[in-house]
Amino acid sequence: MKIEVDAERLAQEIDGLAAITEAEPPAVTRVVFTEQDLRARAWLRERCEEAGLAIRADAAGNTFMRWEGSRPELPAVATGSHIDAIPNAGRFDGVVGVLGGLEAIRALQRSGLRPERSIELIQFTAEEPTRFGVGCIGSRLLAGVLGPDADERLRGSDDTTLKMARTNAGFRGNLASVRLARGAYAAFVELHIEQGPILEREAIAIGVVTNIVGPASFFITVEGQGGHAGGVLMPDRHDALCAAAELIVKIESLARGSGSTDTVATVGICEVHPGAINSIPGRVKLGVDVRDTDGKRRDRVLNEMQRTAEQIAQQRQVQITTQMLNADEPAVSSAEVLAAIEQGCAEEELRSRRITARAYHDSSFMAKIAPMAMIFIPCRGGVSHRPDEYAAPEHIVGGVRVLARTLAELSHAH
Ligand code: HGY
Ligand code: MN
Ligand code: MN
Repeated sequence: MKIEVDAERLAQEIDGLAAITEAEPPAVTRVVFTEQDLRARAWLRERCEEAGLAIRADAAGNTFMRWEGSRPELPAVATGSHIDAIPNAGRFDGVVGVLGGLEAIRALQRSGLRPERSIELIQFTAEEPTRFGVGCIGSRLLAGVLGPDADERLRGSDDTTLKMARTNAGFRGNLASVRLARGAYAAFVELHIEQGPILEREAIAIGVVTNIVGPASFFITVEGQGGHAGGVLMPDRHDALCAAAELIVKIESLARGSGSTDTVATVGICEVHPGAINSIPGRVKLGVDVRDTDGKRRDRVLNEMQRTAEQIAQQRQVQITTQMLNADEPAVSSAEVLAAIEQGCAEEELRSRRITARAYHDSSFMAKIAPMAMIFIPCRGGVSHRPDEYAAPEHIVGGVRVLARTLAELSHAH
């Protein structure tokens, strides 16, 4: 099978999409259902219409671009990723899987092959947690991990509900209609940058993802007693920030002490109230992210953390409450899809290795309704979620070529 990838056009398209941003280029900010997100969606639809794909969107804004196969009645093979971006991010996270997926389809069209199973490119809504506090909203709804109650339950930092934001963006209809049954797709494959240093360090072109960590995220609120920084003597204090600081260090040591480096914990948000230099913090809000390849080991860390919070609350006479946002199981890739990817690497004579995904992805949830696996390509220094995120053109092309072969294999193209 002769695969021709138009590397120059793909590079131009990645740059073209990156220019649709709220941030000062080269940074990319494109938060779900904002004006930039909608401009980017419209831009993508145009590219897909040019490729002759049939386009539909569901009530959550997940958008499906379909290349009809010779047997359209069969479950399709899908690929895809996200185009939303956290503030001040890079241009490759998610985009490589969407525009690379489009180019893989175009390359198969150019090869003269016809897939038996239709091939669908999916652009998922809100992979990033920026606006609604939880990530992968579109793929969670597709997989039934989130239900229609998310419409009112998920509220953005600007106090709009998911329902308000999606309907204002033109995605109406009942959220319950988004859910797909298991088997809706014959397979799902996502191309993505590694967002870690291993492939570059080992000079390997392709990462074949065997599993995706299970993420948990939550807010912790510490309520103490505020007061005058001069007038309240130390024995009389109930300083919320000191209590939070004790808890932060404990969260770190629980992750370090879990018995595996696959356990990671991050306190990425720390809001101090009232936030004045001469006022004792009365309230602190922490945003915490804990991940592991082993769900049970991760949950042991969460339970130990909860016990510690209760002890600190008791000792310091403060109140500590936790609001869970999500606690998802790790995802495991399908042997059939892994084999198709590795066959594609062999045909392309590209060095590959099996690897764990330490960021979560829409694939984490697509795994609940279809056999799934991911294709990783190296990114410079393992850097991601920063404007200097970079994937070399030859690595992007290599990933697209392997994806094209994988889609051809899984869709029985001939
Ligand atoms: O946080 C993550 O793992 C993903 O990049 N949203
Ligand atoms: Mn990301
Ligand atoms: Mn991503």
